[in-house]
Amino acid sequence: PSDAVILEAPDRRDTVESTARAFIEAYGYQPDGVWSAPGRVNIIGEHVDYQDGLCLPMAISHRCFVAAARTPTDLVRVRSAQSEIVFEGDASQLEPGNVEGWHAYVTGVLWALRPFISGGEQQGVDLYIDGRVPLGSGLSSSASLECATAEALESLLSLDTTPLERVRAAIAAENDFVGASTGGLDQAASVLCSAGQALLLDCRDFSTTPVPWDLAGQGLALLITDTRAEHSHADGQYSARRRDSERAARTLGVKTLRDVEPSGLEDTLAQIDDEVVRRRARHIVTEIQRVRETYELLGAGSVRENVQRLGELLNASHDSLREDYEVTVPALDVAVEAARTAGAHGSRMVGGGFGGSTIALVEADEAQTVAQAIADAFERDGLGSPEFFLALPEDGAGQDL
Ligand code: GAF
Repeated sequence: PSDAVILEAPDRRDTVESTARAFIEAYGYQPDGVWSAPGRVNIIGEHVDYQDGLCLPMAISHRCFVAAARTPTDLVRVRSAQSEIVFEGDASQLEPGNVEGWHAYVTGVLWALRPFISGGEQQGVDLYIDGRVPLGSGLSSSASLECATAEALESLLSLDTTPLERVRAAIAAENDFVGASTGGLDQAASVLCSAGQALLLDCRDFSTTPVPWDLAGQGLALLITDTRAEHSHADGQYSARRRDSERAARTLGVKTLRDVEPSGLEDTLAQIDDEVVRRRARHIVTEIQRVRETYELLGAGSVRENVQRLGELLNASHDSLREDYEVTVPALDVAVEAARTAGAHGSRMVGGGFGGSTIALVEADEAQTVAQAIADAFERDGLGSPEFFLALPEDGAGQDL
């Protein structure tokens, strides 16, 4: 059996410098700066953001880097370390539907920030992108791309936007320009998280409260397993879940499922005839309740003091996503099961599901054993080679150089 290796994120300083150098090679002159934005893990609160729910994300050390410069033109040029394909287009001509592929995540942000650009100003920019959040990992590679771009444009075009306005522009880029109807958790996490902490995110208005999350100081760790099972948000399953949740809210006569009282839930849910829609609603209401409980525990004491209950909440979240929300796949369930059996306090999938990553709350000195157990289970079941990282709470989007 192969040895499991817990990988480190690419060194930040090195990547800032290599991205600046790549810009110079691509465009033949110095960039005005380098900006970056992180991926995230969501500790708990999955598939609730589009129903005004509560989430508890933290930024991770994997980031997307953008070296960029303003030009005295109206041309947007985008190149990337991850793709041969070069984008070149007129900034004023950007409209939903007329940019294809991953470039839409970048140009969509410029499109969404238009209201902040003074009339008649030229919007020409050259961008070079190095996205180091593993693609398709469920760790928010697309939000990190959008949010790093938003930071770069904010500075280059002197936009004077607030962090929340940049979050909303990144969401608009993804929802309205790319056409993926995601809920905003990822963009809010990428911009608003700060180092050493998790963030309670209220998706009603994207208000936030910092939450202490010092695992390293308590001999604990959050192990990320990127199952590398293929996944995609823009696909039908995600929007189908969203539609089911909207149907449940309509049937219950509430604006969103956030307004459903968790007490007496089964009686409330009995009003929903469709058994599948009923289960979808149960997941969302109970998940929001699990976030409330997690937040209260973290306010009342350290992770260490509450580690058993926190682990149970992570487990309950995953089980609900598997049974009621049906967004897991075998690779996610196997990773979670193997982690629990190997002694993790709790484990769950993160992100949209249908592939992507899991987290496991473990004793720091058992992270390697748990990773090995997951790797062995994958080998046994022919699920390929997962990748392992530690989730270390990093800072949100900003300027690096
Ligand atoms: C994906 C989406 F982009 C988020 O908005 C959120 O719904 C998440 O899945 C599930 O919590 O990452």
